[in-house]
Amino acid sequence: MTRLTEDMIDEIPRTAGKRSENLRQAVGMDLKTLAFRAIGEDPEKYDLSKYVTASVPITAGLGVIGGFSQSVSAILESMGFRSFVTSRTDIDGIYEALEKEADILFTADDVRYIAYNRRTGTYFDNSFATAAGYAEALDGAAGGLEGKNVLVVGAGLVGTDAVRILTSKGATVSITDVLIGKAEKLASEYGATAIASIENAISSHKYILNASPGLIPGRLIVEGAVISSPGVPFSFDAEGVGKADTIIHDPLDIGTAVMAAGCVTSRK
Ligand code: 2YJ
Repeated sequence: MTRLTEDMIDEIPRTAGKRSENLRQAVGMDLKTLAFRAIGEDPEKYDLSKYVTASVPITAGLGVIGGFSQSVSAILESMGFRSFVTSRTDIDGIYEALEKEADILFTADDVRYIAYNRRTGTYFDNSFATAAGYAEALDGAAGGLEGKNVLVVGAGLVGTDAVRILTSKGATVSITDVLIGKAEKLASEYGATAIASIENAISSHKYILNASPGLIPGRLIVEGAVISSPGVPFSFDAEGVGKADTIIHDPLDIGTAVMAAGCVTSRK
């Protein structure tokens, strides 16, 4: 995942609840429901107010992203968790979270973003969570994926997990990547099809999971397309947004929510 910037997330603390409602309108599930369904669990079974989460800012590498921990915390609160941001950073912040009896810790450096449930020892990484969440969102927005042709753009970490999950949902999956060798290898593992031309792939698919940070020109988008797009920055221009029926996108919400659900239920 590309490093987030402050301007990508600055609205989240103010709008987390509204974002969950917008998601419900687009995919038929609010954030909590989507997150639990993404890992095959019933959201009704879990009272999230029983859990305290702590977001711990990390200064290592390129440092703290203004508003990152606050955004994570706001997303978790919109799901029903109790949450706080530690006042201290790094190991001292982790110590503070443990001292204050947080059940689940959320923390990220430049390479990894993880959640850790100290009670069960369960941990969850953002890449798998993002793939599972966006595959579930596509499923919801498409009214089911069984028998539908779905294109995955990008054969990296998120794309790889997405291919596996979409295949298990009964979709007929094609993969495209600037590195065609990567797409071919992934396709052969999951009985999917690799498409060498990204342009042909996109312009021949209504259902797309975009796991690539590149810009996708609007002229390639099929009228009425349903697109699930976790990558940052946002990949679509005004023409693409106008032609698509639905584009599911956020910089942090869905991935964080699935990590939290996974830590509560111990499901990977
Ligand atoms: O604590 C902070 O504010 C920062 N250290 C957060 C850094 C967030 N990290 C990223 O955005 C990286 N791209 C890693 C994300 C991994 C997602 N699979």
